[in-house]
Amino acid sequence: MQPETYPFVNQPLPYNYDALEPYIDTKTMMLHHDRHLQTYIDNLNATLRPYPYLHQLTLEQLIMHTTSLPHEIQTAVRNNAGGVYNHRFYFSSLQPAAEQQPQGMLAEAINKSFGNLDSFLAAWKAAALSVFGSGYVWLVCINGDLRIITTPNQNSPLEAGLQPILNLDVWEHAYYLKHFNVRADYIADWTALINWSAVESRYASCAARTASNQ
Ligand code: MN3
Repeated sequence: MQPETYPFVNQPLPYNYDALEPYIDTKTMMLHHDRHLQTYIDNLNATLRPYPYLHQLTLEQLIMHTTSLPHEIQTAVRNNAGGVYNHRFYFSSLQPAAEQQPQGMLAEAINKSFGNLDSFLAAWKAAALSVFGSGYVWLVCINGDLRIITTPNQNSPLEAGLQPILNLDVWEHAYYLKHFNVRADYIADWTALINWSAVESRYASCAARTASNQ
């Protein structure tokens, strides 16, 4: 399969809009995917349209090389390529609640970096609450170790060369309909939906890349 390049299209969610009920409501999922993500896709395509020589770049390449792009589109690419990547990453990090737990080498890495799963989730919640305004919390893999970082707006860790394995969108549009301004309740609900097997396979490829670089 050819890697996706311009023009980008809004791929369907990997589950139904109501699949995350009662933790994330159907209307929020519809608006988040069909309107918010769609807008980032439309704006990214509009930004790239006058630059045919950029049309062969993937989303990841656009983000990793933002500072090498024409100066006048750097901010638009950062916001909109980031907006597409970050949202896809967010949606694919969720699954219908299944009481899944981290397994195998991912569980070991969480224990090594944070002590145990509860300590990780407490640190994650504190980081998510610390984001002022709009942004994301990320779990990134650095040389096989795990670290929690936050990014403002639609900035992506890829731009800094970091490998994300989990994220959480803490823009108010992700939770306002159900939780109003109470971000802490959204974080607690989100915890039940983490797609740990997706996180684990991302961690495995990051750890393999680290091993092959040594
Ligand atoms: Mn969002």
